[in-house]
Amino acid sequence: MVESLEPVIEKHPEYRKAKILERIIEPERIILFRVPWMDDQGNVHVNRGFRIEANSAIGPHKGGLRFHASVNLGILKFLAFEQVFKNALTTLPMGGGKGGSDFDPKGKSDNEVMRFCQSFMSELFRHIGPNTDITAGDIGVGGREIGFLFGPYRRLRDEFTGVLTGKGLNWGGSLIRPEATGYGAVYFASEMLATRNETLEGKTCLVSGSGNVAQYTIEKLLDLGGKAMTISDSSGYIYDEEGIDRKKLAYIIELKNVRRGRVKEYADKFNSAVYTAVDPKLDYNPLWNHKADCAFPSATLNEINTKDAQNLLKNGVHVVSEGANMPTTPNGVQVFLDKGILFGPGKAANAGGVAVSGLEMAQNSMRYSWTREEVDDRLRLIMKSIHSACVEAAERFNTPGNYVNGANIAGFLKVADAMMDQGLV
Ligand code: NDP
Ligand code: 2IT
Repeated sequence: MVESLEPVIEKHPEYRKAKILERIIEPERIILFRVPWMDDQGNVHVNRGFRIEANSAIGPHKGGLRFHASVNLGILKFLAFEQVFKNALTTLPMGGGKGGSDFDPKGKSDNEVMRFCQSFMSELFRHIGPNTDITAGDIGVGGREIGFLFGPYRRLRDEFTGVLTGKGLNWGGSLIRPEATGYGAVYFASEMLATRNETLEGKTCLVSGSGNVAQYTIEKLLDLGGKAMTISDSSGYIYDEEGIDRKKLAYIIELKNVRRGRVKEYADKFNSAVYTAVDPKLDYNPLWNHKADCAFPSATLNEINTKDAQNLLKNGVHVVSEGANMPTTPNGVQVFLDKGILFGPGKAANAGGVAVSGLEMAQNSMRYSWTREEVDDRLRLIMKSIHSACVEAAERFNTPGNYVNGANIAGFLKVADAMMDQGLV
């Protein structure tokens, strides 16, 4: 990130004098707390809760909560930092933040998840608010968890406000929020392809993950004539040579969101599919080693390493749109940039999720709700404008076609200028 900002700092000595970079990498506030809870057998557990309030120069802190065993302060600080620039790109007035816990909801009962969320919010509620810090979902935090978090917030604060986004439709949620990240990543890929007079029609696509982002990436690919061939979870992946159609997608959504099962079951249900379990001895991910045109990494951090990036190129992939946050390692990104393929980094390509969170906040403030079409149209326009902001910034700083530099620079300039305007705080 800092490397791509060097030419910007060269051009703006006032940023250096005001130590904008040094200030921007330091979060405004870090909240760290104990989360004790009781399982169904009466055993007591203690997890750690976090909220990183990274920057609020352009709006209240905004960003998701992640519940996963791998969560630690370092990962969340880095995700909160990324969120600042992603949110700036959306065109909406949102600062950046991220939080979560090392609690793992996998295999827990609904009651256990509820008790954990109640305990988590019984501390977090005093630090957040609709004009201070607005939380949302991420890995391990979906509609169920948002409900279990909103309930105690409403009770403890005795107020009904849009302090969480991704809420249920009949209690303040926005249409298209569940779909937004996946749809946005596909819209971003379409915009990149349009620069080469291509579309997604007939393109074969590798998708990783099987959660919120993966599901709606597959749905939008179907709408636009693309063909998704893969899904995965942390145990293994599915390759379906016939592609995932709407019936199979409905099966995946029921499997993951209702039964909370594993992708392995997909291969038992559909003959055209092959399941491959994760092999920890491999130094590459076999999901990325199939012939395809496009890749939509939609699971997690560092899921495409240098070898995976090389395999993708070897197999014909020339479009990568990151639905996940930082799924490609820095060396993997360099492989794509050296080859000059269409590479959409997460902070631009997956910004549709937080953008529609911003639209949910706007609807909550107005005590009003927009139709599906209205929200989807705004999402499409926002993704288009993020794409052109990246293209324009990359060209202005002499790296045309480099969406990594474009996204970093465009996001940074907006926040840096706001910080300059507001003096030393
Ligand atoms: P979900 O929890 O709904 O799904 C996560 C998926 O990724 C699951 O299939 C999960 O499998 C898999 N996964 C998680 N960790 C690992 C791992 N270590 N190795 C392999 N697979 C793993 O999360 P989302 O779909 O919401 O999030 C996916 C990605 O998108 C994340 O990087 C998130 O930060 C990013 N993102 C999400 C947004 C949103 O609006 N939800 C917005 C922008 C980005 P398993 O069930 O086995 O854990
Ligand atoms: O990484 C992300 O942008 C998210 N998890 C969504 C954040 C949000 O506030 O909707």
